[in-house]
Formats: sequence, structure tokens, C-alpha cells
Amino acid sequence: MLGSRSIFQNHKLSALDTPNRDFSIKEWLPLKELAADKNILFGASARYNQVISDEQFAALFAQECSLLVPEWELKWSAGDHQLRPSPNEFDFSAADAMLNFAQTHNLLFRGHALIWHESLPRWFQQVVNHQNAANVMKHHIETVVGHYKGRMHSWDVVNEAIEYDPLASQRADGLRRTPWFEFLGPDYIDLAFRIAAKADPDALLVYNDFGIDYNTAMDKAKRRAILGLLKRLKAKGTPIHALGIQAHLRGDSLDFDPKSLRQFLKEVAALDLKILITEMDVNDSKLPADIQRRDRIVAGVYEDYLSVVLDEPAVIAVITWGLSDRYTYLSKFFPRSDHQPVRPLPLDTNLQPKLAWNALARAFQQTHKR
Ligand code: 9MR
Repeated sequence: MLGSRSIFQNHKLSALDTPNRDFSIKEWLPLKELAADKNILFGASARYNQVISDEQFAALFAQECSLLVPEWELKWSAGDHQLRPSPNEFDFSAADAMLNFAQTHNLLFRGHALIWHESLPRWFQQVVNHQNAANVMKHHIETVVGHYKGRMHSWDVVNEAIEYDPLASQRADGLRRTPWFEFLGPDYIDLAFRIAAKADPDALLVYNDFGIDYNTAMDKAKRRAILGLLKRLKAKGTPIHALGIQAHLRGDSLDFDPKSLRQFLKEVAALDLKILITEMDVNDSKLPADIQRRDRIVAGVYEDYLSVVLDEPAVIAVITWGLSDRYTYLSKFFPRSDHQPVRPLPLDTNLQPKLAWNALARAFQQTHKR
């Protein structure tokens, strides 16, 4: 406990906490309704067992969200789930059950992610090479996108194709040296989009990435590299329809600069692309232990960020990476040093709305209609 408190006090970070900030809301309606009023989608990611076995959570999910994205079940291999148990097999059972849940509750369904350097099955390394990579990609995208043809709101066709730190990249375009890149060269991105567009002409096809949000040298370089990539794809006639901004934010960051983020969104929109906020959460691992303070800071980050982002008319969706602190990847990936549970999402572990929920509600209420 002492650890995180002293870190917080030793920095200018205490300025982030504004005890008198107003997070009140005009009207208590589900987030999906507040968003829909402005023609915006609100949704979240979830895993199979959360929506299939946790009835209380599933009911809240259906109440608050208009879109569901599986956190694991449409990746090649993630957690204990294998969409691709072997080179010739596809196991759609978990994702199909989630689609069924979505359809029962009138939720849109979103696919994540077709081409990514992470969450690949073990066999991938043994089986895929320069000669067969294009066919493996084609087989995967045609089969998976084809399976959900006409039933998907959007697909993350390529995820995280720019280097973690583009400043450290040896390539001017900042492209990440993923297996796909090594086997197929920079055009693997264009290829993936073309295969996906053919397999489902109705789905919104998205390029998704992170590290875009702040005014650090690294994030600036990332924005530049992403803009470059999007421009090249558009110039080639690649069937890409949107940029997905993951928005994994940090409660303890002092580097948020509304102006430069707003400018970036404008430049993306000028390419005739839509923008989706795809994986929003606020990492509170370095924030003070006190829950009221912590929740206030997290809520402030949600509202400050969304007020900038929703100002851009091209932004059509806000999706959080999980809905409740009951289920968040951050508890495993970024635990607090004081071992207190993390609180990065709109609902707490008992599914009660937190100030972060108010922040989302306020952002939807305050923005203009699309
Ligand atoms: O939250 C996801 C975690 O449970 C998985 O173990 C991990 C690997 O598949 O992916 C996490 O989600 C990531 C998403 O797919 C892409 N953007 C970053 C997310 C957090 O790491």
C-alpha cells in the first residue's frame, strides 16, 4: 500500500486528483441508450464463460451494451481457447455461442483479430513458412470471416502492425517484424484486407492499434507511422474502412494533449475512414490505494479522453475492454503492488456503476449527434 502511495505523492500526479470535480449525470439510462441518442455504439469485450455462465454479469452486459467482442474466442489461440487447434481445424463452438448470446439480446457482434503476431497456436511456427504463408492467411480469413458472413458488425483484420516503439524501428515505415511481415513483406496488410472484403462485403474492416493516445515521443511516432500506413493503404485502394484505437489508458499519465490527439483524429477522418475506440480501460495500478480518489482519477481520464475523441464525428463506437472490474485482463497483466484489486472499468466487481460509468454517460450526453 505504501509503495503505490509514495510513488503517487512523489510526483506531480496528485494534481490529477480533483476532489471537487462534478461527475453528476442528468439521466440514468443504460450506456447503450445514451450513446445511441447520438448515433454512437457502446460495447465491451467479454469471454465465453462470462456471458454464458455468469447470469448476473450477462444480464448487465445486455442491459448496458449494444455490441459484444470476444476477448479470446476469435483469436487463433488465446487463454484456454483454440479457434485453430491444428492447421486444418477450426473450432467455432465458443464464438458461435457468444454470437447466439449477442443475437438473443440484440447486440452487434465484432471480430478480433484475424492477423496478429500474438495469440498464434504452437503449430504455427512449425507449419507456416515463406512458401505457404499467403495460403495459410487466405484459408484462415476466408474460413473465419466466411463463417460469420453477414453477421459481423466489424472485423479487426490486422492488429498492431506497427512496432511497439517505432522510434527504435530500423524501418522508416515503422512496420513491426511479425511472422506475416517476414514471410510476405509489407503487403501482407493489403492482402489481408482484400481477402476479408471478399469473404464478407458487409463487415466494416478495421486496422487496430495501441499507443496512440499520449504526447510522448513514442506515441507521436506511432501516430505518424499509423497515419503513413493508412495513407498508403488508401492510395492502393485497399478495402479498409476504419481505424481502431485501443485506448488502453493510464491513470497516472501526465502526457495527455487534447490538441494533438484531436488533430490526429481529424487527419484519419480526412482519409474517409471511420474511427472506433476499441479496447478502452484505465490502468490504475500506480494510483493511490484510496478507492474514492482512485475512482475519481480514473473517471477523469475517461471523461477527458472521450470528450476529445467524441468531438470527431468520424468516431462511431466506444468499446471498453471488459465491462466490470470482476473481469479485466489488467488484474493479471498489471496488478497493483499493494495487491488491492484493480478498478479500470465502468462497473465494479459487484456490477455497480462507478464514477467511470458516470464519465462515459456524461461524455455521451455532452457530445453531438452523428
Ligand atoms: O485481454 C487479452 C488477454 O486476456 C489475452 O491473454 C491477450 C493475448 O491474447 O490479449 C489481451 O487482449 C489484448 C488485445 O487482444 C489486443 N490489444 C491489447 C489487449 C491487452 O493486452
